[in-house]
Amino acid sequence: MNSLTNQITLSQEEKQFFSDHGFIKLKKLLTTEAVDGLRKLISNSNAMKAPPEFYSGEISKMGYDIEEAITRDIYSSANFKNVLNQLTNNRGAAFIQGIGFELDANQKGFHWHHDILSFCCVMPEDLAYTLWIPLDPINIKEQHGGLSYVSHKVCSARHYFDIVYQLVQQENISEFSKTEEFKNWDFQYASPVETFVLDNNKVEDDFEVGDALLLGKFVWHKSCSLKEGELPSRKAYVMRFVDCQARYSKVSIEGTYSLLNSSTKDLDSDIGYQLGKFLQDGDIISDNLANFKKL
Ligand SMILES: O=C(O)CCC(=O)C(=O)O
Repeated sequence: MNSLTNQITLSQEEKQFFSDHGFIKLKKLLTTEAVDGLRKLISNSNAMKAPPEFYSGEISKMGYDIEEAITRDIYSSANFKNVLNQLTNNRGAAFIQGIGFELDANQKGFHWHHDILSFCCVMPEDLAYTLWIPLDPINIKEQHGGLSYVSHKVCSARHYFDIVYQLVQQENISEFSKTEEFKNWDFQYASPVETFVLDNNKVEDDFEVGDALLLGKFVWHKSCSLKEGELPSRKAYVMRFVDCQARYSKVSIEGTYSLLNSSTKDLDSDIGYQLGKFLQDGDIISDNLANFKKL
């Protein structure tokens, strides 16, 4: 399926950059055919009618778990796997989730966050990645509508993954989670102090259609408003991956969702949650995905 992805050979410096900072822009990763296919996928998908409250962000359309042949053909293509192998010391990464976003003019999207909700099924120290694929050109000086991100060397979100993992295992967590102290703690979005540091150290790039951005799970990122202009909206498709050696954590996913007081209905489509029906803590996720997807 190489009509969907281009061959990219990364230099030693680029691989080192990704390892040091946790993000990398991948120029011309996808072909026009792939981008057209993803646009169609998003346009035909149903937006979540009532997104759970914890997905708070200003966005006009968000579709979770959107995956069809086009998605599978992209992540299974030799060129695509080769790029991920180059960036993961040949461990590779397994696809777990596809999400579509559409941002209208003047909408803000999501404030500074990390992807703990998408990756709470993974052991806190194990790696996972977000591939952000803008389906419209991003021109910072014109309409913007792209993403801002910060090197994990400057400010990493790693401690949120660690502290949530410890927190949910404390015996008296249910009492503590009812207190005002806990309710005032936002573990998904940056605090004012973090926001100050992140705003001062943000990196932003222009993207042509076909370029993509790979982010490690500890990298803070936020949407940038789409200014009024020629584009009525900006669409993006996001693919979430787990490192092929990442281990499952039932403790973490169940604990994290209980902190959000989510109902089982919110979790019906959550692959991490569904995986818990047959994975044990510590099982390698990628070994079990193929069987899961056949169910
Ligand atoms: O496309 C966007 O504006 C939001 C994407 C994002 O923040 C994410 O996938 O975590």
